[in-house]
Amino acid sequence: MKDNSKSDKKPRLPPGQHLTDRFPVLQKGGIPRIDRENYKLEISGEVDNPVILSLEDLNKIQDKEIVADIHCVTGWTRFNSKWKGISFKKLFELSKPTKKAKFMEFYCADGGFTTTVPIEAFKENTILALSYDGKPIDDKHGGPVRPILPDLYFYKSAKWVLKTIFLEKDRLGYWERAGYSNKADPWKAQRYSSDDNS
Ligand SMILES: Nc1nc2c(c(=O)[nH]1)N[C@H]1C(S)=C(S)[C@@H](COP(=O)(O)O)O[C@H]1N2
Ligand SMILES: [Mo]
Repeated sequence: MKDNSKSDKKPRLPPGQHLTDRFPVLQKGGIPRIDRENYKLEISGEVDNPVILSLEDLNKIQDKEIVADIHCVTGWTRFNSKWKGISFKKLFELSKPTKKAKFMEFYCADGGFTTTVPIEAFKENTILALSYDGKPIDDKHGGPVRPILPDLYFYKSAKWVLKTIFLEKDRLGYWERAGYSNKADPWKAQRYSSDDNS
């Protein structure tokens, strides 16, 4: 028998998670409907080149597709979700974060929802997504624009993003203020703020 615990290979399901084929819809309140015609994304804060981009502007600079496993802190995991959009590398090149920029806060359309991640979280497998499974992201899954950060619990992948703000200092987001982990690493099962020292 193979002993998985001694294998170097990472299991695909993080601790305490179960697999689902469904794509649950989850948010703090109602589902906002964003007018795609007039949508603008603002990239601001600690940047040399603050920008405001329409959906048309964003669509033109798409450069990356990812196939991601997503993990909700409530326990469900969905494998192989396909997203397309803009690499954070490209967004950084465009907006030019200053040396002071250490965090990015996502500000969303559902009544003051925010979440913040350290800029080291923007690895190769992260994008600002515009489409899911070959189609523009629909209202319930956070369209028109949401980041996808597969290495963190899914509450860090904010839906209905209106602004991305580079910050010098961390600022707790909506679920984080409610007691969820600010680190949110599924592989360490960092679900609650009390898990953040692990
Ligand atoms: N704006 C916003 N984004 C959010 C949330 C929210 O309440 N508001 N909930 C988070 C949580 S807890 C999860 S699990 C995912 C759910 O995304 P889905 O509905 O596309 O599955 O969105 C995350 N992003
Ligand atoms: Mo979640």
